[in-house]
Amino acid sequence: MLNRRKFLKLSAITAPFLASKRSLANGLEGTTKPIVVSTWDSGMPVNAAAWKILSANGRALDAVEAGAMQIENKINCCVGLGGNPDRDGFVTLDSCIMDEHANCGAVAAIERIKHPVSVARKVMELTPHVILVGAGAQQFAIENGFTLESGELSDEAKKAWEEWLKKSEYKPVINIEKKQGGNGPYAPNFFDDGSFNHDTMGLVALDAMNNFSGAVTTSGMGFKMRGRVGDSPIVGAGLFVDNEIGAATSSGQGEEVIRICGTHLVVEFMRQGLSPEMACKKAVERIVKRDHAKAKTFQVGFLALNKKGQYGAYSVQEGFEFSVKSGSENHVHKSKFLL
Ligand code: SD4
Repeated sequence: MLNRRKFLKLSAITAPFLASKRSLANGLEGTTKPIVVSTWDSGMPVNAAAWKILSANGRALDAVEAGAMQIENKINCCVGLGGNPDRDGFVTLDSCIMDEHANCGAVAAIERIKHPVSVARKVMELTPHVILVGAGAQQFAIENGFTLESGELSDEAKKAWEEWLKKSEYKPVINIEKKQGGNGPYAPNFFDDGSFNHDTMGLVALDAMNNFSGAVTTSGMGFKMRGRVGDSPIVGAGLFVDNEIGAATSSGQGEEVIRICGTHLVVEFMRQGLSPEMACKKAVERIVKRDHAKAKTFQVGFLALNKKGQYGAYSVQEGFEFSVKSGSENHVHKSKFLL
């Protein structure tokens, strides 16, 4: 039989192993940093870009910007300039960034600029404002050395838009991010039937100095009304960081996230002591409770990270995924869901 001393000794040896095994399984045990988590499986290469900075003891802010730029660089990706246009044929991008001091910057409905996340960072660092939109955001970008790109639609986006125009139906498709066009992982979401389309990259990171930052970048919902802005560039909706507590980001039907100030709510639930996953779940419940029948028609997913580097996600529907990269982990996880 084990006496108390032997038991304590044995626990001291096995506990760290068990903790790290459990943290691989659900992100709920132990303290992990640096760490970066991002939305969808397209977060894997995004995390890799962020990890280069985090693993060299760099700042979370630089890491999340580098991660977002990685996917904005992909000319065939729906997140950036290769994404689907609005209903009038213009690709308009939304992005925001937030650091450990609650500094934040955003651009909304910006056109013909390849790296909206970097413009958002410049808004944060160089202006007295938080959000610049449309023509003003583009003018600010050019004044700060960003190149004005052609504005041509990619072949796939043009095809999808022309197809969409035949019916011009504004209809959300659940988990559109996963119903990809057949060109393999990280392929753009273009469909022969031109169906409604959207995609977003949101990522939050905790660095070795114990500081959070987050960023979101998106072309927003495909075939949206001209001038429509989603949750992604709205601080407290698509992204929120509180360095004492944690950080959260979202993906899915932006209007539903804005209505409940989604990521701010998630962080507040973590402040009350909930785990990241439970905090995300409570925010999803808030959305569903408002209109249960309508909630069956759309997807929203939240993803959160707390000060211990514990992470969690929850979505309205099945299908939301998120990617995690830390010293001990490099995985895509399936989110739990409510309906
Ligand atoms: C939006 N939340 O514009 C974004 C879209 C999105 O995956 O997340 N797509 O409403």
